[in-house]
Parts: sequence; C-alpha cells; structure tokens
Amino acid sequence: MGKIYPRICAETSSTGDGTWSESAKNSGRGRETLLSSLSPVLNPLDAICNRPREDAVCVSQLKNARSIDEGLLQERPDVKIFLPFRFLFYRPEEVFQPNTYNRYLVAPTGDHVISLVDEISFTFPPSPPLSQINDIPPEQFCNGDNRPADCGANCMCTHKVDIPFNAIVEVVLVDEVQQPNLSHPFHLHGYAFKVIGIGRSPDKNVKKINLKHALDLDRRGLLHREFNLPPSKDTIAVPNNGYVVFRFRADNPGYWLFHCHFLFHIVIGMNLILHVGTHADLPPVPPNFPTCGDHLPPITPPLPIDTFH
Ligand SMILES: [Cu+2]
Repeated sequence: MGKIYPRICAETSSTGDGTWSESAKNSGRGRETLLSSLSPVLNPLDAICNRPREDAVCVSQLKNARSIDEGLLQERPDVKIFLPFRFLFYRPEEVFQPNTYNRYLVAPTGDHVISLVDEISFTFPPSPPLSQINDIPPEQFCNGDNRPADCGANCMCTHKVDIPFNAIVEVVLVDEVQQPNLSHPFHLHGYAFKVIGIGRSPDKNVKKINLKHALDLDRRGLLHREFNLPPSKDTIAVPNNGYVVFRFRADNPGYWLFHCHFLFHIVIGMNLILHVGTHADLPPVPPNFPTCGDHLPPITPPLPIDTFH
C-alpha cells in the first residue's frame, strides 16, 4: 500500500482555498499534474469506489494484510440484512401531543428529528439483555419483520436482529438521510467486519437511493462487491446517498450494539442490536451478579390545589 494521508474533505483538495490553484497558475503547470502529485485521499466524498483511481482510495479498496476466512467470500452469505436509515421530522403538533413524551433532537435548522433504522427508532431495554434477559418483556424487542402492532411512523422499540451462531452475515447499509457531505459512521461492537463494497447507485436517473432501489440493484448484481482481501474494520462511514456492504462470521455470541457513532444520533435511535446465538452459547451469569432496571415510581394523581394552603 502506498502512502495515504487521510483528509477530511476531498472537495477541499480539488477546489481549495486558492493556495495551490494559485501556485498552479503561477507555475504554469496543469491542475491534473498537481493533482497527481498530491497524495491520494482516503474515503473520497464522491464514493466512486468501483474502479482504481489515482486521486483517492476507498476503504473497500484497501487490502487486508491477513488471510481471509474463505466462508466470507462465498457468493451467498447465510444471512443478508438490509438496513436503510433515515431521519423522521416531527410536526410541532406531534411533539406536543397530550400523554406523549417523545424524545427528539433539535437540529440547527430548528427541526425536531428522530432517527429510524429499517423504520424503527431504537430505545434501550430496561435491563441488560446479556445478564437479565428474563427481566425484559419480549414485546420490548422488535425488528423490521416483527413490528409492534399499531407502531406508527415513529415506531420505537429495542431493535434486535437474531443471527444464528457462526453464520456468514452480510449487512447492507443504505443512506436514506442523504444530507450532502454527511457520512454516518456506523460502528459494530464485538467484531471486525470485512468491508466488501462502498458506492452509489450506478443508475444516473435515480437521484436518491432507498431500500427498494438498493434491493433492486442487489438483485441485478449492481451493488459493487470486492472479494480480494477485504479490509477489517469496526467502523465504516456510509457515503451520503450511497451504500456500504460488509460481512462477518458470527462467531462471537452475545448482544452487540450496532450504531451510528454520532452521539446525538445514538440518543435519537440510530442503533440496533445484533443478537448472535442463544443464551446456551454464552457463559452463565456469575452468582450474585449485580442487576439493574428502570426505576418506575408509582404515578399518583395531582393533589387538590388546597392541599398546599
Ligand atoms: Cu448518524
């Protein structure tokens, strides 16, 4: 691998503040010459990752220094999980509905926003599932295939996807947020996954990628995948209006949080749990292991006003 100096923003190096375009003008050298003399950018914002290029390297184009579990390179993984993610904007009257206490982020634009992954906004369970699964009502959990009845547009639950132990898993993240130059950095606990593909729709007529279109691209073999020594990562930036494909062998049992690493996106639900294996695959909970749970004090009606006199 040659030298790579990551830069935050590819556009900065090409449009810049005038520093080197001025020098290009003065030196009489072409812009291309200067571009090629610069070190390549890692993670280009244009997400053109399906061909080698001189000016940039995508994470999916890096080569793993270690050998790869051959099972990860089979054409069809055992489990394929498509995870579109987006924002949901509340209307003011929805925020202040009686008998609701919705949490949301107030964006700099003034929007009141939550996040959905596969149309579900994650809420944390009342107790840790690893050590107190029996203290959590089963209906607390849900996923895209098992949504709670009457779950509205702001569907909230502990989003959990069950994965058989030792399965080859492929995850396809699809950015439906589509905020220019914002790449959501998704992080998986418990694993180093292999980055197989990064890109945008090759269909120039499609202005905005979504789950339906990503599924269609996948059916037509148009989600770009690289199987030559894919690199190991535990966090990957999903290009806006694009997708990421990664794989791992589910050989580490447990409840693993998978989430966008922007802290303010974690608190508005841009998370889910990948539940690998069963409790039979886990060591027993130690005796007298501390427990915890929600504190739910009794709710009493307001006292009559003359109580305070
Ligand atoms: Cu995010």
